Amino acid sequence: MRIFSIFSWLIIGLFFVTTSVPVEVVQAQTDPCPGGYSNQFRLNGKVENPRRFSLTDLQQYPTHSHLTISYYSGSQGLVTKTYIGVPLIDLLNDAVIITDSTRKNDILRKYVVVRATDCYEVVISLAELLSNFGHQQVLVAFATSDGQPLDDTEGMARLIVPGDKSGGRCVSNITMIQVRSAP
Ligand SMILES: Nc1nc2c(c(=O)[nH]1)N[C@H]1C(S)=C(S)[C@@H](COP(=O)(O)O)O[C@H]1N2
Ligand SMILES: [Mo]
Repeated sequence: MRIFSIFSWLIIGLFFVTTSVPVEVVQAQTDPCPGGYSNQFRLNGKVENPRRFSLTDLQQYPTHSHLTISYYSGSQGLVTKTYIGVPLIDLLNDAVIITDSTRKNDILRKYVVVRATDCYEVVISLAELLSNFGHQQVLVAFATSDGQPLDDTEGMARLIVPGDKSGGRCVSNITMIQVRSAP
């Protein structure tokens, strides 16, 4: 009897301790958009071979292009700069975009979302890149004309879109290139 009552008090005590003390779930609040330098990016989405790219991966890529672009920057006015990079279409071809062969021209439904560390995002459609459509020479640049890495503000990799008049799609600090499809 006595053992039972001590046990009961223990249960009651335990009940109060567990219910009255708020359990603080300390969650590390990681900023999803910290901005700053990107030292790698992922290529993923609707592709057969998703992968990561570091500076060395881009430097060792079999195809490199040199490209001089002039774009209008809100903060700097007209900027003219020469970049070395890997054509975006080559990265996508090697990743192998998954298409539905039962749908006419399914590749024309595809687009890539290019995201930066600051969550800045732009879209490029596959049709802009394909040689039988827009044939734009879009690059994932990793060096300037002298072979030096990009500026700290541009990150390891920057998207270069020579056909555009404004620099809005020249995404600095690329962290992800994701292939998606219109439904
Ligand atoms: N990650 C990231 N890239 C970005 C932007 C941005 O806000 N974040 N701004 C874009 C815009 S609107 C322009 S005009 C150019 C500016 O390029 P600049 O830094 O060479 O002037 O970068 C583009 N790339
Ligand atoms: Mo801009």
